[in-house]
Amino acid sequence: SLTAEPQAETVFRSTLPDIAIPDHLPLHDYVFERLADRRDRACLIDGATGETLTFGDVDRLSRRVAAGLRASLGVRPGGTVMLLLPNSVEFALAFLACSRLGAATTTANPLHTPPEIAKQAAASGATVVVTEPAFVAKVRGLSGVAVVATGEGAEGCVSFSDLAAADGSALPEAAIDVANDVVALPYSSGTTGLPKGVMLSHRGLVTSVAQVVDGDNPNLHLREDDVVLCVLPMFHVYALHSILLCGMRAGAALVIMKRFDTVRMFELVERHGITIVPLVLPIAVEIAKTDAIDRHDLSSVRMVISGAAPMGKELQDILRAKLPRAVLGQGYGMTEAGPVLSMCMAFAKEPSPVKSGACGTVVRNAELKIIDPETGLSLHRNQPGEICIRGEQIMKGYLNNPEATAKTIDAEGWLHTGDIGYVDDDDEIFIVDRLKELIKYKGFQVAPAELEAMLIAHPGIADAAVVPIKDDSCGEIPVAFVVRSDGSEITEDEIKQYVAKQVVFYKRLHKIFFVETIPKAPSGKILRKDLRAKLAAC
Ligand code: 4UW
Repeated sequence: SLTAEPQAETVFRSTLPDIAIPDHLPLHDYVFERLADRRDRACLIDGATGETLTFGDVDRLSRRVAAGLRASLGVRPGGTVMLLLPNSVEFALAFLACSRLGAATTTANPLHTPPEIAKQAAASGATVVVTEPAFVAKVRGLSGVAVVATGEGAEGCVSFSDLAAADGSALPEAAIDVANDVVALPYSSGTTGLPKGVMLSHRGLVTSVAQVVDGDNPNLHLREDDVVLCVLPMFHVYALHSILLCGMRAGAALVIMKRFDTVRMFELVERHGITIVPLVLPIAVEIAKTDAIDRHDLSSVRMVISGAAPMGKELQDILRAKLPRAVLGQGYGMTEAGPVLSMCMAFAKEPSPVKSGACGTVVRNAELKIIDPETGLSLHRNQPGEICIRGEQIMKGYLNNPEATAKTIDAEGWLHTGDIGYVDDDDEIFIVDRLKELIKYKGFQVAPAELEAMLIAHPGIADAAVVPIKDDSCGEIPVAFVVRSDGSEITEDEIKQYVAKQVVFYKRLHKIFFVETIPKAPSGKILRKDLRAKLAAC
């Protein structure tokens, strides 16, 4: 016959059995499902003040904030609210309030510059921004956007405490279509181009949380008596999902830290008996470096979770020696994947052994495959290729961008991550490279396309390419290759300043290499691999 036999695909699954996952509950109802049993238990603890909200408080206050957002600011099902907040109780309350209203929350780093914020506010269609007085000046100029400020004394803003004083019992039940309504709209550049709105539905996030913390033998075993450190930013999907939502679903208490500080973190661990410490590479590096650890009793910590960027075996071994009572492991996430693809099996209720450097085993109720990036054919164990994932948890797509969606999720429903990795004989996943252009600085996304567009807009620059170089404490740092335009004498410092003025700190360029041309494929695509190889050689 002329038609080839369809190739049998190698599909990897969790070593845990699938579980029943609620497919009818909106996200807030899902995380509060066991509210009746835990009304009086601590839910959110403000690390700075020690002030504690119980699950009952968080339920009640989030209803009030929802009623306030609806009555005073007209937030309705299908609407979008932007949170421009550091870690805070208000972040959690506003997020849950929007879920109750059937509205989406788009989150951004409050340290973003006004143009970065304006772009996301406009693209996401946000009609309300919730922020702190310190950042109000950044959003004053946004047209058609009402500003809510926490704390005291922000003129011309709706006060968050007024919203939280609204009558929560008057809140009408929103009719939520759990499969289609977007509850979270984080921004990510994905495998290519500029940051895009990632549509995560109620069902998508419920599925992703359930895959991690539900079942008789949860992959990430969080208990009601756990105390989870929340120092990673809630505006990034790692903390939003794996700390806030997973913690609440499991009934654990969260200790909220606004700003990272090593000694302060150790003090909070001692004071609150923190048991779970989710972190990213730069925090791991700090813990590994500091002697202060010897002056604190961190024996309450039973689990240290790392994710969002690779963590080497050496660093893992140092951490393990410093925190001998804790199980150490990694999760692997990507905003578009909903976000968790894999989780360390040593975190399970009935754990299995894991290897240093592995970033977990694919979550349950999902399929993972590794494909040859050239041919698209699926590969076997121990063969590195592009990691793809399929399941109810992945994003619905990019907001208003069907082309980018189609390039990321194929016709069979596989999400292509742009990460290169393999699955070993014990079903553990190892990430070895990145196919996509994304740069990760301290776990934060830097989209080369955004910086390249900015560089090329400068009259002194004819062409540019931005690539990462490896760094022990930041993971990767962005550097640029620049072609000066005719007659231009622009300097490295001028270029660095020009960019630094327009972007949040982690997108700043650390080095400029002046070159004659940028290597490109006939299609015009920058040959980033060549540039990275050039850097590795010098
Ligand atoms: N090792 C190597 C890793 C790893 C990694 C991610 O900013 P995004 O879109 O998303 C994230 C989400 C991380 C995350 C979420 C929930 C969770 O539980 C957890 O583990 C505890 C982590 O980072 O960036 C996605 C990209 O970041 C890289 C990889 O390239 C991925 O496509 N990345 N985790 N463990 N690389």
